[in-house]
Amino acid sequence: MISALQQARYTYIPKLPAVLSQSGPFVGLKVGAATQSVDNQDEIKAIFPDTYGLPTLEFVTGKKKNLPAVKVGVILSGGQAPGGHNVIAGLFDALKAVNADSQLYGFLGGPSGLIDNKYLLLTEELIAQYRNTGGFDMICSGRTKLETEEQFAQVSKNCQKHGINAIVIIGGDDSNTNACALAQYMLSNKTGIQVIGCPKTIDGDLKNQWIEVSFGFDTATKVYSELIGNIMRDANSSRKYWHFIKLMGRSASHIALECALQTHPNVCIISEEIADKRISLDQIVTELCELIIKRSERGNDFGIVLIPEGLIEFIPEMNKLIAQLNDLLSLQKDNFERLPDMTAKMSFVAERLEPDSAEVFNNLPSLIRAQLLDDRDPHGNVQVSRIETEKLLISMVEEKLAKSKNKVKFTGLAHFFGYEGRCASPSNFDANYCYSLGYTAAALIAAGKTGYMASVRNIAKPADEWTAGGIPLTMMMNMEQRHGKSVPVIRKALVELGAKPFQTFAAQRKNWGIETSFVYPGPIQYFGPAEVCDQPSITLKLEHQ
Ligand code: FBP
Repeated sequence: MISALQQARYTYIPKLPAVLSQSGPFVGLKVGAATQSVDNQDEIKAIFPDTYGLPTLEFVTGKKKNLPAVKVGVILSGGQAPGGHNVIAGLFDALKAVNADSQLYGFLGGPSGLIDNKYLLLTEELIAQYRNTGGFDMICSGRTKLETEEQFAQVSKNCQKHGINAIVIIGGDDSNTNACALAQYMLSNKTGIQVIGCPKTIDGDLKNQWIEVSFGFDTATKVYSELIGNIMRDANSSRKYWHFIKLMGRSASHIALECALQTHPNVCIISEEIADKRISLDQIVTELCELIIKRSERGNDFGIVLIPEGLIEFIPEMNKLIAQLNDLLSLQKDNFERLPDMTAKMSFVAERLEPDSAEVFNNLPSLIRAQLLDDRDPHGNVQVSRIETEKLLISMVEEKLAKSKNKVKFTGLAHFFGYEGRCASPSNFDANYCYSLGYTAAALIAAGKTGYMASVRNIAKPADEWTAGGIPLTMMMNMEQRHGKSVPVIRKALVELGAKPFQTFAAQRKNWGIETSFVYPGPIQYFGPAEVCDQPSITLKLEHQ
């Protein structure tokens, strides 16, 4: 059974940049200047000798040619993001336009499908069921890391078995870092297999001058803003709760910032500012209490606080504590795991931490101490995204207010919005952007390119003014420390405190704190006037002003 909305969305025809709608995938190429990586040029060049320094590419109107059929493999990698199906639909349509005999293999469950040769041959009938829908369920996703020579060799063998000429990796910064290594492997082993990346992640942290936004950010932030707006209206109606809302975004605070710009909460914590100004957990709690008291004096015992998921790692003393816990628990793994219960584990850790970190640890509510010790990732590290910062802040605020001479009514309610937005039906913006990215990836393949990410730009404007092209994956790279080793990675974009989106928020937040200036954005609209349905995120608009 299909919902009425989904049925109607099947008929939506995504918009393409004019150059692609006029030329299809038979575009001409404007070749830019040779490029450099964002940092550590010599090291990056040595690691990627064949893909380093490639020029940027921009498509210009071209003529239909007779091109041979191609076989392409595609994977969805990492966390879900609205619009993934449209990238595949755009890729499929463009490959069929190149040559009706072209084939698209969807490898299942992310990178592991490519390694284990688990796939579906994608047909028009199948794609038709997923056009303009959310989710990644057409071929599913996964987080297996595609990074070793053995894996690359296996991928190459599988592709050769099918006669696949090109692979499209739809993923975030890590997956595209791996796409770059795979492209280098395919070139140095002369396999003739091209590798193209597409920028995906709701977190919005895969962006730069050439990648103006990663897909999914627009829809996810619109869904969260709708939910925040609904809670705001409830808070403003009952006037008795402070809602502490944590928002997904593993590391950067782009999602929280965009939602703040859309809804005007009383507080929005930006992790990058906390790290930059070295603000302690106690200071954060003190400032929250001051605002709660001020609003209470005006009779407003309610409010909304937005918290980015990655906050905990940006608070200086928590960052230090987490680093020490990671070291300690990997060194003492066996002894720690033999301990009978959580109380024994907490004492074991507290006795071995440096004194200042031990004090921070001991002062945390026991729920949070247990979360710090409980779930570990495959490397044995603390799973910071599982820590319930929203509950931590509520309990610390309660404690501080109880000690304060100002007696205020405070009831905190905790929420976490993340999975609610990752598979939403893509907004018109994401439906168009994703389809265009898929189409662009096919045009890059038709042009014989490898080691590139599809780049669709000028996207704060209407779709027909967008441009399309490719950016070398090596251009976004630098060297970073990962698990004690210096490795090449695509640089993550954090919130820039000097840039327009943060500055716009910072100029208004004091007023939003004391007054009640809530905005209720309502649900995403798919049909109706462009000013309601086709608007990009506020962040994107401000970045392009
Ligand atoms: P990607 O970077 O792979 O797009 O994933 C982002 C994200 O949604 C984060 O915001 C969140 O912290 C994480 O995935 C959750 O991961 P999981 O899907 O494994 O629960």
